[in-house]
Amino acid sequence: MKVYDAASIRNVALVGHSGSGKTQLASAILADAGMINRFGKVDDGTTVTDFDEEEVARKHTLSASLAYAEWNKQKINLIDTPGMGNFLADARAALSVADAALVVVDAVAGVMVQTEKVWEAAEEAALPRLVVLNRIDRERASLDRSLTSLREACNRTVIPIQLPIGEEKTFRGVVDLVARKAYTFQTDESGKFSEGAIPADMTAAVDTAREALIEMVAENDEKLMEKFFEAGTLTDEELVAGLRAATLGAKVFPLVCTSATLNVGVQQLLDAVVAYLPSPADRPFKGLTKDGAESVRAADEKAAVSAFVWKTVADPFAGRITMFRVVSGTMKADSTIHNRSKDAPERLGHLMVMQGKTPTNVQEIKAGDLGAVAKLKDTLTNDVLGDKNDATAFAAIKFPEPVLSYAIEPKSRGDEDKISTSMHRLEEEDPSIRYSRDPQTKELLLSGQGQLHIEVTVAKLKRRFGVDVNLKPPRIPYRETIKASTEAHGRHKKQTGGHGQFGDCKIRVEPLMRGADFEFVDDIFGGAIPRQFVPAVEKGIQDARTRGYLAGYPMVDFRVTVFDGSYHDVDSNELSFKLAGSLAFKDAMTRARPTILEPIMNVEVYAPSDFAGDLMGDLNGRRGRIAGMDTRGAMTIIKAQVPMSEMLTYEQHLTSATGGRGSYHMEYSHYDEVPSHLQTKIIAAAKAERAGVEVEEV
Ligand SMILES: Nc1nc2c(ncn2[C@@H]2O[C@H](COP(=O)(O)OP(=O)(O)O)[C@@H](O)[C@H]2O)c(=O)[nH]1
Ligand SMILES: [Mg+2]
Repeated sequence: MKVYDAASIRNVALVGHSGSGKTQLASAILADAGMINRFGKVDDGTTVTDFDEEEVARKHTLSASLAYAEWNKQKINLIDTPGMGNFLADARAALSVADAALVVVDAVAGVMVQTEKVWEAAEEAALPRLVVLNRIDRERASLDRSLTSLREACNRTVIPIQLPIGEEKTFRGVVDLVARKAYTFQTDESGKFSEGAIPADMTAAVDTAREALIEMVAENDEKLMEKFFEAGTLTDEELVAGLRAATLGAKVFPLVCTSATLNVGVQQLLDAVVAYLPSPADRPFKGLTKDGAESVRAADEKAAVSAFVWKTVADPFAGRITMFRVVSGTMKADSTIHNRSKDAPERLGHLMVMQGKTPTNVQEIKAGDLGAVAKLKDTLTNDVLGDKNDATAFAAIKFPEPVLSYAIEPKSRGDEDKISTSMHRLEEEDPSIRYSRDPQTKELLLSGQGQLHIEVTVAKLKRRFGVDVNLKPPRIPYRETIKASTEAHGRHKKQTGGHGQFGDCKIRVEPLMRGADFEFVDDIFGGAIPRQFVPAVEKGIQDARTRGYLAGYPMVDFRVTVFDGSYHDVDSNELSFKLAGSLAFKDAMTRARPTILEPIMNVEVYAPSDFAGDLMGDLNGRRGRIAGMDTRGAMTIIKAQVPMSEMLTYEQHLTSATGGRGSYHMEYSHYDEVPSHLQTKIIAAAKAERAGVEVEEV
């Protein structure tokens, strides 16, 4: 295995909506570059990057994975990423170590909801992007329509650098607008093509498109603009250099055309990656100084070694596999490195580069390259490895908070311990899940980004760790709060021979703003309650509020002030004041107008405009509030706020209502009051649960 230096590497993340063909494209790239003998297909479960059994079974990428191809003496590191909303955290993680994104777009559907999400993520990092318009061989594919939606939704500077030869069934190749050459492919998936003159019926279209490209490039560079005004055009050299500079600056986004299944245009895509996208030498990695200010770190192989961990895989056999980017210096196998985030040394054994699941051992990995290592002790995602005395840090990847919780229970009783160790390893692999125990019901909770995310996690638990669990219906994390201020009194008094018990307190409760959680104020003057017992009052109230009042959900967004009380020299103790606090809380609730809050989600739905009316009606029926509507070509985007409890069945509904052509994205927004008729049901359900009676979820 060759060792590559920074200038001959391209780190690209394949991102885009699910089904646009990212995984298939990675497979075609690997086949064309001669990295694999057999052209693997997503539909046969034989691609390099969808190797996980769950991915093969579902024919969907669920986790980011690495592959590499050598092309024109450059090493192209590919990070194939998931496109489904539940798994987008991994696409974001991949973008954090890539120098550019290949934004793959389905030429039939155009921009979809997750296309926009990954575009935004790339935008935040100011990443150069190459748009790959894929699936041009499909019926109803259209460069024009797709380009319109890309320009409306992403950026008006998305610009074709190729035109397709034929569309739909007749798609045979591409015309390169810069070189003005036609590449016509054989139809046997071999990737063999012939180079020739532009087909006669395309010359006018090619001229127009080339003109538009030249203008776009000139527009983004003052010198070229002057030149363009003087001469009326640019030379080929100026065009290439200007296009590269504008692409590196994330000002212009070139678009290429492919069919990943037919292996058409893929080699020209690779040429474009090499020609127009940055190597790590062109694009210093963003870091942070000790004070959190931005700094950059050049990919200098001679500098002190530093590496950023962007992913961790929990392998039941190999143990923990750590994936990193060497940012500076040269990492050596069989050496010791410092985990600066944990301040602990780590022993590096074999260093590996990954071709899907297949590792190849290497002696060293230089700045700018991506690698992996097994069996590190303490290192997790977002950690920084390097020199002990180095202060540079890297911005942590932000993982989304879980939005949905399911209770799980082991199928066999003895598995409880095993669940917990295995779940912790899966949490290391996927920081967007959470495993916990419900303090009230003592149930084991698995929280994640959506139903599919939870199901996949449970499937992993079974396959990798042999733990079988039952999933119970999802639980909505309701909260309780109060709507009125009041004063209340709690007194605990007990006289049973010997020592008695005595605690007594007066409290005021007041509602606070949504999101304020809980405040406790000690307003005792003159020792009405001795200092040492005030924390006990607070503890009693804290315990009572986490148990809730109406339906057992934690009570939030209010303040409790303890302002008076009394005590007994002999009989007062902590327990008595704790009980007094809890009694005062209960007394307060009888007048404080307690109520139930529910999580509200921000929902964005993408669907062909014909369905817009029906989908809005349906969202209204789910108590949704429509916040806005937008169109992107033939697609409509509906933005709405909808209670989480109404969205549990949305995925199935959307698929059946739109024949699979709609998609949506959902994120937690805020808590809001539940309408009173539904509160009654929630309270009844909670009562029934406490009584041990099964009822339907409300
Ligand atoms: N006709 C056609 N189908 C494609 C093309 N690229 C991918 N597909 C199919 O589209 C589906 C999704 O492809 P996949 O690579 O898994 O998409 P991903 O979710 O973006 O990784 C699979 O059934 C592929 O065979 C293409 O260029 N043309
Ligand atoms: Mg995929």
